[in-house]
Amino acid sequence: MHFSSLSFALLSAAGVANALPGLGDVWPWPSLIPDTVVIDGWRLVEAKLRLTLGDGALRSELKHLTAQADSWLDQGPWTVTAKTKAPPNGTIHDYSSQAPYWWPNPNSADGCPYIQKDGVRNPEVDQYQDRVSVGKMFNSTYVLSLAWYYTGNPKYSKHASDILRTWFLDSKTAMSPNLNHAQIIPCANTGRSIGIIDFSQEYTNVIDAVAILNTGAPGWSKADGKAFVSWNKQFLTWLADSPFGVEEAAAQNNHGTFANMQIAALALFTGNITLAKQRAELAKSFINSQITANGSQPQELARTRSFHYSNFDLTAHLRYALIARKVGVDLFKYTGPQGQTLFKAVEFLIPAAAGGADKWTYPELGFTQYAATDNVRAAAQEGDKAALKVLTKLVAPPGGDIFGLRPAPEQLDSIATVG
Ligand SMILES: *[C@@H]1O[C@H](CO)[C@@H](O)[C@H](O)[C@H]1NC(C)=O
Ligand SMILES: *[C@@H]1O[C@H](CO)[C@@H](O)[C@H](O)[C@H]1NC(C)=O
Ligand SMILES: *[C@@H]1O[C@H](CO)[C@@H](O)[C@H](O)[C@H]1NC(C)=O
Ligand SMILES: CC(=O)N[C@H]1CO[C@H](CO)[C@@H](O)[C@@H]1O
Repeated sequence: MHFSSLSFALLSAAGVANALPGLGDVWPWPSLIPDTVVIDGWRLVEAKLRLTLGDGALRSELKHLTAQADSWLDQGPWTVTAKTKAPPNGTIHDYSSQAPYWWPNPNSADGCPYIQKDGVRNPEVDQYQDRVSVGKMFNSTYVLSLAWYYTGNPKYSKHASDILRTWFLDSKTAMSPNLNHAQIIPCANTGRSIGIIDFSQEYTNVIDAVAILNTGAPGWSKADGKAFVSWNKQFLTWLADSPFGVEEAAAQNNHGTFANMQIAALALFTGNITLAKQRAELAKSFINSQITANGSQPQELARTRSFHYSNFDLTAHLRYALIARKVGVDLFKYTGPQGQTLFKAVEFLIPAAAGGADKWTYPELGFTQYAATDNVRAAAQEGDKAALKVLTKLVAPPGGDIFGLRPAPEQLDSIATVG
């Protein structure tokens, strides 16, 4: 059972109320269970109840959450139309970003073809501000919606709604529902499929933010909710069927995990259950190919930031599992042909998550212990014994641990830039 007993009791009570004729209409909870696609909505209901009952650990998490939310109140909204120029072969409404490590060719008059200098950032990429803006949009809408959910203070939901309408819905400022112009390399292309990761890393947080606002948040109307679903139907069609979308979803590395996780989430959110189930099943092939029987992820261990990337890909897997469970596919209990499991992949990281850099013997240019914290907490939440044992040894990220208030793992250390 993945719900705690308290949550289960609530669930049973709500079930009983719904079964009694007439009572379902007045029973307050069912309509207030956020229809989140990554987080289990009942866990939000449970956390809110525990807060009301005075749970000390959650109260201190709430202080962190509201401090984070307060820091966003005087920032944003952001829009793709604020950038100074449209991408080549696109419009100002197209999300645009430029590959950071590519530079004009010093030996040619027009700078073509661009040349790669790994790790050296070309300031020219700042002509497209969308990559920076979208990161703020992702984080602020999530934190603000959660802060509204737990405090009921409308200042949070109104600002989240304003940010969402500006980015997605207002015709003057809205982003077009595609990523045709992400990670551009000038001269060579007008966008690349791998740029989809600009969204897939974090966009599913926005879906959960909207699911929370949909429970009746001041500032966010039913019409806004409908328009947002409509935008996401178009975006999903592009992700599932466009050449870039198909290419990214076929990637065998962490790009593929993130891309398919995102498709599963949007399919569930927009009601395309056939597609959600199909991608949920597909997740097993990524467990089979990316994780070994001892829990290592060889593709990520081979990198110069092996701890970061092992956690990065695992975050995608664990979020994928939370989504898949909602369409009846239990990846937490899945075992691959060589004995691979998600718990083993978490357990491979636990010594370093609890013990620090000395316990990590693979290449890592910038070891950040808290990179693993959410992944271990997610495994503990599902009952993994090794994870439960080290909970007190985990390191909180800057800004404080808020996992209990948004119980789905996130990539907590700074996100690597696509090359
Ligand atoms: C679900 O998505 C797939 C892929 O875009 C599409 O072919 C199919 O028509 C969609 N189904 C529904 C019911 O929208
Ligand atoms: C884990 O398994 C892989 C693949 O079999 C192997 O190459 C690696 O050495 C193992 N690592 C450990 C720490 O056992
Ligand atoms: C968003 O939050 C993540 C951690 O959850 C952090 O690494 C990242 O720097 C934040 N980005 C912005 C733009 O605030
Ligand atoms: C906005 C724009 O110029 N779109 C063009 C991009 O390139 C394709 C194919 O080369 C054209 O069909 C579009 O009209």
